[in-house]
Amino acid sequence: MLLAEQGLPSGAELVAEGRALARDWTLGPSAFLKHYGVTSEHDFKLDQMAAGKVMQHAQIGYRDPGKSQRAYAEIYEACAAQGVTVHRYGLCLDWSMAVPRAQRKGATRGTGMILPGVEDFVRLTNAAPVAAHFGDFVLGFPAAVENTQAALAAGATAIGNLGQYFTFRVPGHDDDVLATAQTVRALGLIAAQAVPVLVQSNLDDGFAAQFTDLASSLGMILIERHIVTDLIGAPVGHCYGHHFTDPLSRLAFQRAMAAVGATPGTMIYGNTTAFRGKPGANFAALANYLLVDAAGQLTRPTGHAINAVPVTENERIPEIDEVIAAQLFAGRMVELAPAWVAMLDEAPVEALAAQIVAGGRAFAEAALKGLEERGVDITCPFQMLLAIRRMGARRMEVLFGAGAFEPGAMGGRVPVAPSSILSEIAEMADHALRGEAVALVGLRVMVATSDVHEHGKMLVEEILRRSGAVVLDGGVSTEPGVLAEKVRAERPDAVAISTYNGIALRYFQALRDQGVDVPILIGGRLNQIPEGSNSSLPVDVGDELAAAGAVVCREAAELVPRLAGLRRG
Ligand code: B12
Repeated sequence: MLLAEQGLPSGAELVAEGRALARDWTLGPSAFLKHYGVTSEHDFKLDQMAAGKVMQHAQIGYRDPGKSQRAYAEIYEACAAQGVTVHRYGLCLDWSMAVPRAQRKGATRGTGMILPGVEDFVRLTNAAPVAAHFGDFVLGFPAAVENTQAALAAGATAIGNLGQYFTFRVPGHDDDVLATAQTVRALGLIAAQAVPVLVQSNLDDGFAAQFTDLASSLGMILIERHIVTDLIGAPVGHCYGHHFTDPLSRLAFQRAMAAVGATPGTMIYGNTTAFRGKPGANFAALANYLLVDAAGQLTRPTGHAINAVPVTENERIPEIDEVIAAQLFAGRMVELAPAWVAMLDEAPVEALAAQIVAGGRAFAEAALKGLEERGVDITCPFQMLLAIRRMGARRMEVLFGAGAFEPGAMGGRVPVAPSSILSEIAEMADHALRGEAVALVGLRVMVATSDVHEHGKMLVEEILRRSGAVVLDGGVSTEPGVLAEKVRAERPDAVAISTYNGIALRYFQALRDQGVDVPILIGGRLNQIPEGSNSSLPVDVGDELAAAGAVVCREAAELVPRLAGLRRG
């Protein structure tokens, strides 16, 4: 049973409670709305689409609020001085911001921005005439209502991130009923505003990172629209892009969104998973996807701003001057793109888009039918959200995917339009193994992640399998106590952790404190913002990890030799 508990709240009542909050919480003024003389970003986007203009999005959020505020002004001004307009900022709140103010002190911190009070939200968004989009760690968490109130007061007319509701977890706060109830209340508050406030959902933060079929991701757009727009009454704007590497499917997905009227969208996120090398190499990835995105907006506008990701982002959070450089790069790309458009062959793009649309519609229909058959009231936003979150991406795709059943396939079905992440992981495993012989036969390794990033885990598992080891699943976003329990139960020979949220050392120490005494290999982003520090960038903790006894792995290629060494030793 997906929703077995008695006395779950009613979605309609939660929406009404949220709507009632709109008596006290209405949209505040903002430098953006004033500058462009518009009442919402939604309407601004419609105007820009009609005028054939390409909008630009930058992502910011430093731990130090003063630095974030400086970034808000400086990026806009430096770009404007070069004739480039940044239209919107995605504001990266910290992990701990998902927890209500009153309990935030003890919450696990990540690497993002901490805004203690409503006045801090307001100060930030009025630093330049750029639309504020509070996307991360607002909707979907226990603090959904208070963060939405603060974002509205700060004049933000795009609030998210519904995608995170489905997949992101906050350490120590695993009450999904509470998180869902607060999210539905916040959605009610958004829907009750006098102007359209876009509910943002980043598909890649949600299930798109795990789906093997792009049609399933389009299906999620239709399902989320059913929940947010049809049942609650707010417009929804989707974002996609991190995992859309293949240019053909990237453009076809944009066309598919246009075809189902999923407009205006918020932004097309940068193809961040293609950033794997040094800055010089990452420029190629940047150019590769930005050209596609600019061409897409020029030829069939969907209102998505394009997002130039700085070329240092796979190493660390980019500095202000790096964000400016990326935006100037995007501005120039928009100028150059029209000359390429004439060379674009629409036929294969349209053909793939049509498959994605048909598959997406089939997925959404099957999901609604299947949920209803499982006792879910599909007219209740609370039940819909909670049931889908509990079901998870993999089960949704196996049960409702558009492709034919195929037991051997990763998603359980043959994808209608394969997503690129699977082939990328296979390539990385080839690269890491470089044809090495089977070396770990019989070794039992438990693999886990400390947070939502799970591609490192998928890669490690793939390498282990190819090397003859036995893979034990330690889970995704697994808290140290839970992992220690699993280790006690299954007694692996070693544990392999992939960690990205800037908590590497604390996580390792917590595992040791919980009594995990087998060798622990650790990889990913081995950094942390020093405790009590207000500095904005995390620092590397590799040496401290090694000194504390961790087996530090900077590259996946180290996995097999390190484990083989442990076995010999
Ligand atoms: C994909 C991605 C996501 C996806 C994850 C989807 C998923 N289900 O996995 C999404 C979009 C959901 C996401 C979300 C977030 N992300 Co993210 N994400 C990335 C990205 C683009 C790629 C990371 C990745 O998976 N790479 C694939 C792996 C296989 O490759 P790799 O990282 O190069 O790892 C190599 C080695 O380290 C090794 N390896 C990795 N793990 C292990 C483990 C072992 C044991 C071994 C031996 C080897 C090994 O294998 C690889 C090959 O050698 C990076 C930026 C980048 N380009 O790297 C940011 C990045 C990791 N994310 C980041 C952040 C901040 C976030 C968010 C907090 C953002 C936000 N505010 O919402 C959230 C996380 C929220 C949460 N609650 O956890 C930061 C981390 C900052 C830091 N620590 O300094 C990064 C670096 C981006 C940035 N510059 O800001 N993200």
